[in-house]
Amino acid sequence: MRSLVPLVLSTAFAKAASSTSGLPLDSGVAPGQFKLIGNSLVSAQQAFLGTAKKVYFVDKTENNPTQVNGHPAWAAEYSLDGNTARPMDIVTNTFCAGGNVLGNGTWINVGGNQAVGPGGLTAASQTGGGLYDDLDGGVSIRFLDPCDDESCNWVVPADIDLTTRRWYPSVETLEDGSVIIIGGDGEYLCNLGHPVSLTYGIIVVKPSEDLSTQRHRPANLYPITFLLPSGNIYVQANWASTLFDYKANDFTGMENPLPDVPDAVRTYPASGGSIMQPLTPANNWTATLIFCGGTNLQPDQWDVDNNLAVTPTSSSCVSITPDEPGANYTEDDPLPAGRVMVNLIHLPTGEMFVVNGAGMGVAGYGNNSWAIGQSYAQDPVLQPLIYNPNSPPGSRFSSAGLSPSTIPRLYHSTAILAPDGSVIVSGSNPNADYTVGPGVTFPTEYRVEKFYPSYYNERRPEPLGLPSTLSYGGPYFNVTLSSEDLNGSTNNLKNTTVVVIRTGFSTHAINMGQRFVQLENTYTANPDGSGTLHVSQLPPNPAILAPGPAFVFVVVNGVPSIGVQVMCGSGTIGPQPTLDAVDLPPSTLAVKTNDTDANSSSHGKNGASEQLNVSSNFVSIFALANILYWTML
Ligand SMILES: *[C@@H]1O[C@H](CO)[C@@H](O)[C@H](O)[C@H]1NC(C)=O
Ligand SMILES: *[C@@H]1O[C@H](CO)[C@@H](O)[C@H](O)[C@H]1NC(C)=O
Ligand SMILES: *[C@@H]1O[C@H](CO)[C@@H](O)[C@H](O)[C@H]1NC(C)=O
Ligand SMILES: *[C@@H]1O[C@H](CO)[C@@H](O)[C@H](O)[C@H]1NC(C)=O
Ligand SMILES: *[C@@H]1O[C@H](CO)[C@@H](O)[C@H](O)[C@H]1NC(C)=O
Ligand SMILES: *[C@@H]1O[C@H](CO)[C@@H](O)[C@H](O)[C@H]1NC(C)=O
Ligand SMILES: *[C@@H]1O[C@H](CO)[C@@H](O)[C@H](O)[C@H]1NC(C)=O
Ligand SMILES: *[C@@H]1O[C@H](CO)[C@@H](O)[C@H](O)[C@H]1NC(C)=O
Ligand SMILES: *[C@@H]1O[C@H](CO)[C@@H](O)[C@H](O)[C@H]1NC(C)=O
Ligand SMILES: *[C@@H]1O[C@H](CO)[C@@H](O)[C@H](O)[C@H]1NC(C)=O
Ligand SMILES: [Cu+2]
Repeated sequence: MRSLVPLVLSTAFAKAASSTSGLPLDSGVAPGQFKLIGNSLVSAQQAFLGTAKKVYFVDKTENNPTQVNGHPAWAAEYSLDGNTARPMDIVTNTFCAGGNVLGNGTWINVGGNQAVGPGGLTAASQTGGGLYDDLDGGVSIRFLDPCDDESCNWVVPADIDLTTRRWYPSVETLEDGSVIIIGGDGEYLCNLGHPVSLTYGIIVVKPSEDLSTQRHRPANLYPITFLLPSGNIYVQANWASTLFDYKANDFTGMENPLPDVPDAVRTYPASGGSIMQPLTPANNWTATLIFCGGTNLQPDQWDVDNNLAVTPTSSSCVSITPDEPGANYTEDDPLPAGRVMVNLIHLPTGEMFVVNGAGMGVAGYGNNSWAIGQSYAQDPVLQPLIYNPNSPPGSRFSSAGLSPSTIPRLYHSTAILAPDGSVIVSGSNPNADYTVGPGVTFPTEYRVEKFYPSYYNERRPEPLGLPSTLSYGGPYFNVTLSSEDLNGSTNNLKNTTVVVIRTGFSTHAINMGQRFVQLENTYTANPDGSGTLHVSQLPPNPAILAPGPAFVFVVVNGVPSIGVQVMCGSGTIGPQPTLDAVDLPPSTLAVKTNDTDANSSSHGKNGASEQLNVSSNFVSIFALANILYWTML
């Protein structure tokens, strides 16, 4: 288990991590509401949070008025501190590309479509110089090292290509910080869907057989994928789902598939929402996936000769815990109404935010007589929801206190959690090219909004002592919360969590790599009313949270601190060192007085209660021993 690999933090990342300071909260905010914050310059078909201050938007090739290097811009960097945007040159056509973050903090964006000109029609030149001067993106790999000083740019090496064209691929980061690219290709719907593994840096391509049945056809673009704590990858396409042992390049599902996904197709273009529920000490970091919405078209109904814009949508939500033997889907609370193209976003509280999408139709666009303009969907759903997994069944979704947006977010919309605990909502462009103006029902949308959850204006905890790196196992760390942070009562230590969130690469109703991992913690109340949290590192299994950057929040009574960027793992791509998890000091709320100890209570790990001694010197010796051991490694 132990490894001798030293911890190395990439310089690019260190720069980003050290730039976070203060409490960058928006003023004049009404909790439960959206607010327009700025202009994305390009349509935010793809979006991710690169540093605490910068969001990156990626569009497809189209005629955006903002120019870069003599052609329309298709990418931009958005500053959360100033709400300004900087156009970026992404060179090749990123139309329906996939992306995720590598274990060393570099973001990767892969695949796309051919070079196009006006109206999204194929350009005469696939190698640049056409009207939009873009290049074919089908085999493109693009890299970005996010930065806070506006010095970074997309790098699109001409000599590193995918070995097969990838249009609508899904990208999953693996235990060693490399990524696997799954699916993609095809036309509006895909009958190929071959999974291919690309271990970045080595480029190993392993074409594989497809799923065992035809249940994965035809809606199998952007397959829904999750690296599971077992190390298998859950893959869903159309109704089919299976476990993929990528290390053996083996679809165990060929002999033993998971059951079909009930009620509806969730993959593109049905585009239901998908998310892995929080991995917590209480559930032993066991993954439960939830899928909400979509549409239940039968294979022969996916036909643009039919009016797809009147397709009814599904309100069904189903859950599965795929690593459990005999896993099957169970019904969860349904959405209040059917919905497609819906984003499910982790909030630091462990709730999820439900936003964007349409009540009728499917993802996609085209010049069909029945399309709304070009949109294959209509009836935008403007009402956001909060899902609380801890509420009793029947009451998990709520719109109480949440105001609707005013902006339809249909095809090519995105949503990502921001470090201040708000959610950045952007995009919508069900059009082949930049399309705005009177009479355009669903235009190319540049307006960026934030949604402010109910906690936004509460006094935020300001934890001291959060690390800039997290290891897999190893020594715990202490985090201090002042009496004010604890709202005047150390009792609130009992309702304090430390969570690590990877906000993911948002596109097509999927946030690739999005994950919520609660760290184990205990606490000590201090005489001055402050509290000390004793916090474990990540569990010693990189499949629980793949290496790479993420954000840490300390949540007191449902109020999160400002997220701080940390590097999970070694900061390099390769096998990750793991150490045994270290026992935490026992929890205590007792404060030592002059000669006697006051009442003590405890709240042990995983919610178990045990009676523990108040003052235990052996604990610090134990911790010190572990630190020494770590140093000596
Ligand atoms: C669709 O219509 C738009 C607007 O009229 C036009 O620019 C575009 O070329 C058309 N696309 C196709 C594939 O016909
Ligand atoms: C991360 O690894 C990728 C692939 O090897 C490389 O292109 C990139 O430059 C690396 N980033 C950093 C910050 O070292
Ligand atoms: C938690 O999961 C780990 C890894 O699967 C397993 O070894 C351990 O026994 C589990 N613990 C409990 C309490 O179920
Ligand atoms: C999975 O659950 C569904 C719905 O309850 C049921 O119809 C199906 O038989 C189950 N499949 C397996 C393999 O247990
Ligand atoms: C803080 O304490 C006050 C007074 O007890 C209470 O009204 C308020 O709800 C608390 N706030 C939070 C976020 O717990
Ligand atoms: C913890 O805080 C949340 C948010 O305020 C609240 O809903 C919950 O009831 C609290 N739990 C306990 C055990 O106090
Ligand atoms: C400790 O004793 C001193 C002297 O009697 C007293 O002033 C102080 O308030 C006591 N502190 C506590 C925490 O009881
Ligand atoms: C211990 O707790 C009990 C119950 O809350 C209380 O009645 C008692 O006064 C406490 N004793 C001390 C020494 O604080
Ligand atoms: C508390 O300390 C006493 C005396 O050292 C010891 O007998 C007892 O086992 C301890 N309790 C726990 C829970 O460690
Ligand atoms: C954490 O704080 C406790 C006191 O609450 C102390 O005994 C321990 O040495 C500290 N550990 C570290 C790793 O700082
Ligand atoms: Cu698309």
